[in-house]
Amino acid sequence: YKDFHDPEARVYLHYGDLSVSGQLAYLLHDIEPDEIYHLGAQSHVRVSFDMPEYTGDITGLGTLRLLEAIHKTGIKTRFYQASSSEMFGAAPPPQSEATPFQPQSPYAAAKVYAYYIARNYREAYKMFACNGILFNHESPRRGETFVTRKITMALARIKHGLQDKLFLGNIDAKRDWGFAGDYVEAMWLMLQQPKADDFVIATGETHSVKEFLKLAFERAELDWKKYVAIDKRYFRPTEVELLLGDPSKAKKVLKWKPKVGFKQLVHMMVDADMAMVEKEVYGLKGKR
Ligand code: F7E
Repeated sequence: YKDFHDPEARVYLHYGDLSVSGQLAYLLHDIEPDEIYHLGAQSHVRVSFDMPEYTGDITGLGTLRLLEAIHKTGIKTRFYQASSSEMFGAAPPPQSEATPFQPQSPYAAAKVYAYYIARNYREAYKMFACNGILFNHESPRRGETFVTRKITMALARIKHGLQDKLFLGNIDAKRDWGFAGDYVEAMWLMLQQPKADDFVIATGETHSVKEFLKLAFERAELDWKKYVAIDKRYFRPTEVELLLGDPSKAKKVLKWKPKVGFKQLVHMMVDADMAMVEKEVYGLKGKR
């Protein structure tokens, strides 16, 4: 982000709130965006059990408010809806565009609503609206309360003597983890197609939290079993045990495929957090 006085500034921030319909319409009217990537949500699955109504309002109804603002202002735009693999929930793998949803959390239920309302606006008003059903996508920029970043941050702190334990929930859960950078490319590709459609974006590989832990700690030459403890607080009332996506349609139609593999992703995240904590500990000059 650069100050808007800077002649090279290309990113502009506007205030908005997914709970305030009128203001969304004013924003769209002023900006007239060519493309809208709707990623706004209360996006934490565990938190959605503590704040189900807020999650339904922002993650579910927030999408409706944005679609209705596009419809009522009549602007010509392309709309991307951040749908989620959590919508598949308890459905047996591999999960594709044809797999029926079995949501297991207030977050997933709200995303199912958002998915169908985006499809409805596409059909009812001929809106160019796509659902990208993205499986977990991670990077060094991942929020620290999601399990991958929670692990890599804790690991870097443990390595530098700033922390001695890492408390986790269900480490047997399996996810299809990809690199966020690759997935953003898929989102963009969807909006460049001649026709709006829905796509699963995944790697087609699944790994447990335990496998992530093992690879991450090995990278730092530590044994994860010495540092990890289980805390029931991080379990979910209903858990999604196994996600494994089938990205065949995206490969065929969008000509998309992931470039970063699981091991590379884990190493990228560990290395980034190691470098960050090192900088904090030893100052900007690097390691003493
Ligand atoms: O959990 C288990 C947890 O919170 C992954 C969001 O971006 O991806 C994300 O949802 C797994 C689960 O991501 C801890 O029970 C164990 O089985 O990193 P997560 P998520 O719930 O899969 C989807 C695609 C989205 O759409 C969401 O917005 O790891 N797990 N121990 C833990 N998870 C957390 N957060 N913290 C733990 O201590």
